[in-house]
Amino acid sequence: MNDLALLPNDPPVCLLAADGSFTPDDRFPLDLGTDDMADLLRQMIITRRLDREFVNLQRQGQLGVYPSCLGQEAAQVGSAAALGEGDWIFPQYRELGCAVVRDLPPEELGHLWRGTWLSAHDPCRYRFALLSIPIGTHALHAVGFAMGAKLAGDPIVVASYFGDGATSGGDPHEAMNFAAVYRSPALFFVQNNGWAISVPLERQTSAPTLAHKAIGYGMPGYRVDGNDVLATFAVTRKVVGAIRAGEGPAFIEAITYRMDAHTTSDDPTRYREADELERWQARDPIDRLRRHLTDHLSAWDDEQSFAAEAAATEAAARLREALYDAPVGDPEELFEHVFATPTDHLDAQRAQFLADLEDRGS
Ligand SMILES: Cc1ncc(C[n+]2csc(CCOP(=O)(O)OP(=O)(O)O)c2C)c(N)n1
Ligand SMILES: [Mg+2]
Repeated sequence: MNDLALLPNDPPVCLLAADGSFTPDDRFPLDLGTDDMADLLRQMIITRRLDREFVNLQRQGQLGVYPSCLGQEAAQVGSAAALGEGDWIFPQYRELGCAVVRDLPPEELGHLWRGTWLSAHDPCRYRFALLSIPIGTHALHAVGFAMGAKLAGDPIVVASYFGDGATSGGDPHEAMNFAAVYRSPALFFVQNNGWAISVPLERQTSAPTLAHKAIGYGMPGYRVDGNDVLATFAVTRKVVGAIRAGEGPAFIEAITYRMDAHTTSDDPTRYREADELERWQARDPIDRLRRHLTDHLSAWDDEQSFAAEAAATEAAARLREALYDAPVGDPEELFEHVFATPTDHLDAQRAQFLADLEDRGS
């Protein structure tokens, strides 16, 4: 293999400029009509509205915590839309936009943030695994799933989503190494949003870019402007096609920015400057596609805009209704879905947990 062929493209692929003008890139053809682009815009608008509703619900004491995806809508919607229907998504915890693309009712994810249930959705129905709070551990599950699919002759691609910070950890490393050695149909989609809580990217790695890490495993790495939904779609579509054709796993670094706090428990004003946020607001992913559709294609008018806002408001109302004051389940159920046959260790934990609850009189 020619190692140089694995070096990532730099600068990142960008098709849509901030003013909405479009420049094609022959390496990553965009096979989307105007209706498809309008759908991507609608999904990003819905994601943003739902995201705000989740934050509001947390502020009203209805959720324990919530990690906003504000600013990352294009990276999530563009990549998830480029996957095939049967392909699987293994999310971290911030991937609301991917769930929207999969038509996964957001309240079913919301029960995790409320603590009413570990998660309420059926992963097989939506080909969307449970959210993972432990950083990067799900990349291993995704690769195991991809290896299984290959053995079974099932032509799917399994995409795991994680952040820049996760690439500094051990689990994604092991997952990527296994995937490359076994030529598994795995996509590693990394949202480089600049921060791992309060740790900036430059304190996480000495690699020239995150995508350069891929060459160490023997797989190609790509860089894309993650605030450009069309570029994200085009790059992911091409890469997924190559993985499905048996070329082995690949890594995509989407450069984006987390415009809100890490979670509702975090205060980003303590570690980042306001002008950094302002710079990224000027690169807002939703504004960019909206400008392209209105100013350059005349394919998005007020009526479509009102309809998209109305659909988003309705989705937020449904979310609110489902989660507001939702009853808490039986805490003991926590232990019931860990192993088919509980271990002694788990039984001991359960006994201690129940004793603690009794001590607290709950
Ligand atoms: C295994 C593990 N270690 C540490 C943490 C604590 N933790 C929560 S979020 C986070 C940073 C993650 O940053 P990144 O991967 O960039 O994702 P982002 O939150 O920016 O989307 C850390 C270290 C955790 N949840 N799991
Ligand atoms: Mg990050």
